[in-house]
Amino acid sequence: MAASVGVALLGTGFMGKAHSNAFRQVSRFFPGKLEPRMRVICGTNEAKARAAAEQYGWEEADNEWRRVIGRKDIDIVDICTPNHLHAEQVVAAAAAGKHIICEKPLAASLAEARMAADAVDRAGVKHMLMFNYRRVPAVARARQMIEFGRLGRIYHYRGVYLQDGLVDPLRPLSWRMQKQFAGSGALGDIGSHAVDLALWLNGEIESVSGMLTTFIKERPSGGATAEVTVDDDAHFLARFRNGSTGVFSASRFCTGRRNANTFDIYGSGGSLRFDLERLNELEWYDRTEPAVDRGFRTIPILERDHPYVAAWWPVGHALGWEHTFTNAIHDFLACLEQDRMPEPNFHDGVKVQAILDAVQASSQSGTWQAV
Ligand code: SOE
Repeated sequence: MAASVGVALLGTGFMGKAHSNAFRQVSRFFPGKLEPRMRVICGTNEAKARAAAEQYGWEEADNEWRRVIGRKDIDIVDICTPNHLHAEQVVAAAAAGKHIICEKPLAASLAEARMAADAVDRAGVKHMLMFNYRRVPAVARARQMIEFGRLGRIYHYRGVYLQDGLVDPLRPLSWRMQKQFAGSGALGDIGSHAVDLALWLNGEIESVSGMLTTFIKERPSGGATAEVTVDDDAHFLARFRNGSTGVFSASRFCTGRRNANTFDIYGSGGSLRFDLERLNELEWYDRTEPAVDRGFRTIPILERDHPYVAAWWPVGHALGWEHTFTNAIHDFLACLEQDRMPEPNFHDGVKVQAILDAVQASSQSGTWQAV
């Protein structure tokens, strides 16, 4: 019989919902030696926390995160709060000896991210950062193809994450548009995903040249207007350690692009393209084929041998966005079971944060910035 591990989730918003769903599903599809017990969900608004507990299937609700972290029946703390709270909550959870999952980005600044990484190192607990797009089967397959050397030498990497959620200038201000809570705008919220995938698929970035823009500088807020203090739109060039070049874009102002997270990787042996809006597919150009047969083709990532697929439905039955979180929670539990450190962990989070900081500094100074 599986041993139960007590879980507390901090945050009742969109990510709280996504992570809750993953904890509910994980043992149904990936039976393992550890089974999460969804003990308590925590949010500052008591009524919302109670409603979330009821709707998402948590045993209890609380509105005081320090009390939750201190509970003896909690083994894992999952942090889905606004970015500025992450570091403080990580430090407290690590001091209490809990294993920790944290939504991306790790923190609102590089200093805070380092503080979080130091705290988990000191405590010797396991930690994972929720960069869920590594757990899209097609993305995990892309990584295998790169590891097998199918792309040869990589020349060029293009990571682009576009949304259109802020195009309406009357959309009210939220924490995601305020530097003190979010750290940055499109750059940290969705650009961080593009950066994490790039580091995973193509290795370290050495230097960047960035351009950040805020199109709508004031937004409605509580009957008045208030200043937007983060970027709406972020672009940067990058040099990778392996000699390849990178082009990155993250924007919340690309009308019609609802949630378009894509990458293109061009190598001497072949090229890959992924698009989250068609997440069960990979486009692949194989340069080792005779020239007369070459051309991009679409590989459906729906076979038993593709990463994660066998755990779900029979071959050919498509997966969706929510499965990425369940795949990630499964990987985390497997690491606890096998006493391994999960990936991406908070050290990966510090690397991403260093790049976000360098892009911001470069945009301000107008010069290239070493990472
Ligand atoms: C922003 O709209 C957002 O919800 C991000 O915060 C998530 O990380 C991304 O996966 C989807 O878009």
